[in-house]
Amino acid sequence: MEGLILKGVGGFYTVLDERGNTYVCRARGKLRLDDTAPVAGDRVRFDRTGGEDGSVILSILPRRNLLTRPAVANLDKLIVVVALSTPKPDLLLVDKLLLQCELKGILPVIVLNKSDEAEASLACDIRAQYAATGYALITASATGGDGVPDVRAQIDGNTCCFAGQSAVGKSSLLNAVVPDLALEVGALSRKTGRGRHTTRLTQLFPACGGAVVDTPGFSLLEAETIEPAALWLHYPEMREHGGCCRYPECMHLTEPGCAVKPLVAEGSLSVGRYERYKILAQELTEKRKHKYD
Ligand SMILES: Nc1nc2c(ncn2[C@@H]2O[C@H](COP(=O)(O)OP(=O)(O)O)[C@@H](O)[C@H]2O)c(=O)[nH]1
Ligand SMILES: [Mg+2]
Ligand SMILES: [Zn+2]
Repeated sequence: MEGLILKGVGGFYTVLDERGNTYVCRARGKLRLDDTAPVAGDRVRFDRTGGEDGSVILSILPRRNLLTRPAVANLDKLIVVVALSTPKPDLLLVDKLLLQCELKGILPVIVLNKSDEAEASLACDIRAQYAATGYALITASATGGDGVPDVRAQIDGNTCCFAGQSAVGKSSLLNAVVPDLALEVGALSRKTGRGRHTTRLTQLFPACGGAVVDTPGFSLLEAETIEPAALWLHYPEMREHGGCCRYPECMHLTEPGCAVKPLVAEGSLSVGRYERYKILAQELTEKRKHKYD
């Protein structure tokens, strides 16, 4: 039989079959020994002929993509949530998440949450920064209901993982989008101004013909080593124009004859997004240096 892993706890995996039945399975010994331990989101072949607690995952079907922290496979979309009030938006983190999406073949959707508490100008500013990327962008309020149907429409048959800073409202949005989900929502800690980490287990919840995953946070680009020279290729708005630079190896930093920089200067590409691109390019260059120390 084939199924979808919803979660794994202590070597026991909950597998959903096509008819909506769930089975608790162990992984076959061979799978446990390789580094190919099953994760939430994996499509698997399993055998439930072993009786009561004898269901066994035999093999993992090829993965479309795999994130390691959180451990989840086969994502269609990453819902990148930002708060328009508190915590203050960290757009460098947003750009890193978008980069992760580009690398893994996951479609990003940016959700500007807490619109009920927002200054209108902040939403406009962030929208303007990402307009040229072509990524979907939704303004929403998990508590007020604004934009919730638009978030729901993004799920529609897709496997979607919610990511972003602690306390931006990921769990609240999921609760608003998926009736009866009842995920735990954390209040902002008065001490740190950050949310409590209330989401631990990586679990897929079937919803809107697809599935959703909540996360407490995200580790970024841990194993990935991007060539600094190739970073810009993961920016859709630069990809569109970078072919017109004088030098094919142009990184759009200080090279003469660059076709991208004038677009930033004249305002057709976002200054903020470009400045953060430079920070990321710098970080990657530093990392590379240390690799050969
Ligand atoms: N005003 C307002 N508060 C929200 C909204 N969404 C979430 N919150 C609050 O923000 C805090 C953190 O929410 P939570 O869903 O736990 O954030 P998470 O850490 O990203 O999952 C809680 O106190 C929520 O009630 C919203 O749209 N508007
Ligand atoms: Mg949460
Ligand atoms: Zn250039």
